Amino acid sequence: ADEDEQGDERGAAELLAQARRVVVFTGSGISAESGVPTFRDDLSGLWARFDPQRLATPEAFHADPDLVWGWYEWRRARVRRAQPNAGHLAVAALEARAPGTVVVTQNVDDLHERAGSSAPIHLHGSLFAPRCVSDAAHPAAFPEAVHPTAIPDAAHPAAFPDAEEDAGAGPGEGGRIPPPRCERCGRLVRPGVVWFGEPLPEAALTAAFEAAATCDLLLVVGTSGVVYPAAEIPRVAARSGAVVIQINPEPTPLDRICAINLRGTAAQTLPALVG
Ligand code: BJW
Repeated sequence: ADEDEQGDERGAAELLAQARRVVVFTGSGISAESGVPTFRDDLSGLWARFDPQRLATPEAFHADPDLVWGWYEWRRARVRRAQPNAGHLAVAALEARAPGTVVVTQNVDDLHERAGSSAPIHLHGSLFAPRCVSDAAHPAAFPEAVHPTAIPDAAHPAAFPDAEEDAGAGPGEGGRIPPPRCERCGRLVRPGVVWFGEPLPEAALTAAFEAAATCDLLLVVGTSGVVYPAAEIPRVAARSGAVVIQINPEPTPLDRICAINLRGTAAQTLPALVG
């Protein structure tokens, strides 16, 4: 089995070296080895500890903005402390080697950017771009200086404890932080992420589908492939004739459309592929 795996890895590295148009499609698994929790992993995933219906929907924010804002402040603080790992760095190295490479991420962290990726397409928004609830009218109302996104941990010592301490903790346990108000209209500022039931940013979605439909190789890394419409992206690439290669320690519903499934972690496997 080890030899098969090594053969798959060599085969994948060769296909990657030959490909002219590459898309790298990432999910939370690529940031797991940086210490940023995934969503659906059994023990460490966010949804194992927090109820998505109470935190990641527009209704949740409407019902309890302080709870939701506090949870996102906790997540933002964790990401700020995290560093890009060898997987993010290998993606950036691939872009440097093959400048047409397009990085499409479902992640709301900034670890691709900090690793050196030039313009990753963020399908689900960003932890670092809060916006007015009426954002169509106020697209740029929140310069960092006015609505600080970097709330130092020391300022909110009890906001949300860290993973080691918060196993079993649920939302609402000491994590309420009132969101700032929009400087233009006085309405609430909300996290700039895409919640369930909300449309994805149109330009990002269009660019991602276009890249998937016209690439010759798509590398899918660290996603469970169950959240739509993002999960269509590798499927679009496969239907358009691209080779799809997956890196994930666990099987996913995408296995059957992939030419090669590499069962390793992102930080171990990506550097070996990129060389
Ligand atoms: C490793 C690893 C290591 C671990 N190395 N790998 C069609 C069918 C069914 C439902 C729908 C449908 N179309 C739409 C829906 C509804 C819904 C949906 O998809 N629901 C399904 C879950 C059932 N979709 C939506 O609501 C979307 N909006 C929409 O469709 O709008 C329509 C509309 C149009 C016009 C007007 C109005 C509406 C929006 C989806 C938004 C998703 N938002 C979230 C939260 C973002 C904010 C936040 O961070 O809080 O995005 S949910 C969460 O899931 C987050 C992620 O980006 C997304 C995907 O998760 P991901 O990254 O795949 O993580 P995991 O945890 O699932 O998987 C991690 C993987 O890594 C695992 O496989 C591990 O094995 C692996 N791994 N360690 C490599 N070291």
